[in-house]
Amino acid sequence: MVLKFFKRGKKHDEAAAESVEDGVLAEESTADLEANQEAVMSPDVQPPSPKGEPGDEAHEEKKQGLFKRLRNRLTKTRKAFVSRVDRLLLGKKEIDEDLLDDLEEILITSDMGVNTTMALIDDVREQVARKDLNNPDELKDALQKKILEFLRIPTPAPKPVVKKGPHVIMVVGVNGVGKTTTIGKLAARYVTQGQHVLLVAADTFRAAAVEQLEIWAERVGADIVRHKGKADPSAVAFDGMQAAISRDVDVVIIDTAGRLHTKVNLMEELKKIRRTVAKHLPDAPHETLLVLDATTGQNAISQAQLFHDAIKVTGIALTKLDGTAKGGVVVGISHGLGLPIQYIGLGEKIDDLQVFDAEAFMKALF
Ligand SMILES: Nc1nc2c(ncn2[C@@H]2O[C@H](COP(=O)(O)OP(=O)(O)OP(=O)(O)O)[C@@H](O)[C@H]2O)c(=O)[nH]1
Ligand SMILES: [Mg+2]
Repeated sequence: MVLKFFKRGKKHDEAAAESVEDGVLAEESTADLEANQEAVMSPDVQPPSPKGEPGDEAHEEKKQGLFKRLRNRLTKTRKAFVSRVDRLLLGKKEIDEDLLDDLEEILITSDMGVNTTMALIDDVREQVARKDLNNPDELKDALQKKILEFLRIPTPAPKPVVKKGPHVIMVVGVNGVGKTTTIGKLAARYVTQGQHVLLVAADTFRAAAVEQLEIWAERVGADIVRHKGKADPSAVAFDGMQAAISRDVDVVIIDTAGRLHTKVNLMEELKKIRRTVAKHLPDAPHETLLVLDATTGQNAISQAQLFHDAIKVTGIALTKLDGTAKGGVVVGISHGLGLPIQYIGLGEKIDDLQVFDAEAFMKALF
């Protein structure tokens, strides 16, 4: 697939060129991913439900605060995307092909991915042809609506859960994306909700990794299972599961390595950890959370593909949205891979992890 503005030979930056490559890659394996959807989207056990009292005043205030922070941290992405759309539409009288070409360029360079951009532009073009959309003033709303549609991935209907053991979350992702930090923040969330949390230090590749997790465990008030020295990650996972069951833990979160000598080694190790966990609890891990770094833009989408093909990811935590203009990748991930974004990271602090809410995200962005 070659985009029109590339065909016209219009200048583009490196990020845009990358987008094209990755977009094509993403397209080739979408069918596979769709075939996997059902299995991925139907975990047998639901995560422990957060204790909140919607409706009361404190709850509303907290929601407002979270929204303000979200809006604030998305400033760079907003500038890279919405402000450019605003400038494009300013003073325009009609939606013509030139305008659509310029819009296409903005979408591509905001890391939405090629497939998603094409789908958005095609949708606008159809609406214009049907005369449902005539006025450039209405274009932004139409765009917003369609993007929101892409972001709404159906979540499985909750099934009644008989608690048979801890809820196990395995956290994966390449090195440096923010796995350990996300685990710390996630653990803090669960502890605040009154859950007994156990962290498992199964990243034994990097010496400092265990200490980093230990610091988080202490800070948030979670238990930790770790081995001394260079241990086998599956052996740590084994002990972690045993401890979790005997101590009647509610939530187990397993930290894993992001880098090994080869990619194949890494995937094999992750599969081995999974098997070890499942020996203790047949339907665990209940969640396989893939952490992606938003600042890597389209690369994040290729990583998601790789991990999902190897170990069946159930959800995504997208970190570092605070420091990047590449927040458009949120749309590319949801639309391109059909994987739900569960959490977004908006900073390095303990409360800088938010449950992803497509409506709030779009509102904060626009
Ligand atoms: N700005 C920002 N920084 C973040 C966020 N999440 C993580 N970081 C930072 O990213 C860096 C890497 O985070 P880690 O949690 O160590 O990443 P990791 O994936 O565990 O890395 P490895 O253990 O080496 O595989 C740290 O400096 C974190 O503070 C975020 O949402 N926003
Ligand atoms: Mg780590």
